[in-house]
Amino acid sequence: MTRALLSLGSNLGDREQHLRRAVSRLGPGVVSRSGIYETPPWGDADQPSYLNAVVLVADPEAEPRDWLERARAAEAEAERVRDPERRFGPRTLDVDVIAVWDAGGRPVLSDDPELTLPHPRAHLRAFVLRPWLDIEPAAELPGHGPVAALLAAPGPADDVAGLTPRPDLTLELSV
Ligand code: PH2
Ligand code: MG
Ligand code: MG
Repeated sequence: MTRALLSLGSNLGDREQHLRRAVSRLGPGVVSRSGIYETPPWGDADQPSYLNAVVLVADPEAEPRDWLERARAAEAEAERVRDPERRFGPRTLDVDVIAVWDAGGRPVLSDDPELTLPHPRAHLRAFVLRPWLDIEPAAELPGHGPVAALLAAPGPADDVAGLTPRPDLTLELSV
């Protein structure tokens, strides 16, 4: 049994549809979903703005690595093309495993370069932390403390003002 926080991002094509399809593909494992935010590109400024959101997922059967495989399967379905020259470049869909917790609620730590846990840049990214706070106000990023404090402290993740909530868009599939 594991629980995980996954971040979703898209800045090519029908961005909302890419995020919604990913949620639908992740299926009954999706426990809660954040609102959607319009966010300026991070890391590589020369690209369109993103839609970002996060989902909490849980599955009695899933090992930590299964979340990575499911994330990749969702990206493949969105026909994501990887450009080795542009690590932070545009994409139809990016699904990142931000953190994983075991059945006892303990954070899973990993320095596997393919699946580093928690995600090594999550604490720098308001576009991950702000939507996470929506669905879990007391959330803690393993190794970095409360998400609310990371967003409030001066530092790389304090660019919350750059995020625009998009209440006109939703990950809720029943509406
Ligand atoms: N993802 C990236 C690079 N830059 N910027 C924003 N705003 N949102 C993203 O999801 C994002 C990004 C590569 O993973
Ligand atoms: Mg990413
Ligand atoms: Mg990724």
